[in-house]
This record gives sequence, structure tokens and C-alpha cells, in this order.
Amino acid sequence: MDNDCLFCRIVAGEIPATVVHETDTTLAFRDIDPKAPVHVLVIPKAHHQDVTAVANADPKAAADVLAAAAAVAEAEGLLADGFRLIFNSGANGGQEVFHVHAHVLGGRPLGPMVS
Ligand code: D5M
Repeated sequence: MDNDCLFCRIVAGEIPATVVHETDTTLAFRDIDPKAPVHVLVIPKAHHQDVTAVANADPKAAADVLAAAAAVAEAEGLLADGFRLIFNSGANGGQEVFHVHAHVLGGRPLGPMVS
């Protein structure tokens, strides 16, 4: 755990979150500033800075995040109409929290990928 990391502190229960799915290695909780009717963040419990870091250091953890994201999409009723899965990475990717997280977005048409 990184004590300075917001999402590590959510994993540790030090900061509240609305958890929708949990496994031994992952946690999924609702985004505090939702951009769609469904906006859930899926993280590995272990601290990795971004998707490249987790894919290189622990491919199983990366796969666990994908499996958890799929489970969240199904549980949130997104499979029929589709959804978007995003990993922002680094400055140009718009990443603000440097504990890797997948955004699961759905519940309305999201349009083309922009900005
Ligand atoms: O996305 C970081 C995301 O993290 C952004 O959509 C807001 C969300 N966020 C920030 N703080 C919280 C808490 N405390 N709970 C839930 N969600 C939170 P990025 O891809 O790094 O730009």
C-alpha cells in the first residue's frame, strides 16, 4: 500500500467508496464524478501506477481487472446495449489518479471517442 495514494486508501477502508464488486485482488466502486448513468472504477488492490506498469509487473492482476470490469458491466446491465472501458494513462491520457483504474461507462450512448 502507498499511504499517499487515494485508491490505496479506499482499498484499506480509510476513505469511503460505494463498492459494487470485490474479489481477492480487485475492487470496483462508483466514480465520485460520474460521466454516465453507470460509471464504475475497477482497480487492482495492489498499487501499480498505470496500465503499463501493472501489465508488465503482474499480468495476472491486469487480467483480474479486465475480468472484474466484465463482471461489473454484466451486473450493471450494460451487456445488451454496450459500454466503454477506458484506462487513462499519463499526462496526455488525462490520468489524474496514479493507481491504475479501468473506467466502466454505460447507460447512455457515449458517441465517438473524443478529446
Ligand atoms: O480518473 C480518476 C477518476 O477518479 C475521476 O473520474 C474521479 C475519480 N475519483 C476521484 N476521487 C474519487 C473518490 N474518492 N471516489 C471515487 N472516485 C473518485 P483519471 O482516469 O485518473 O482521470
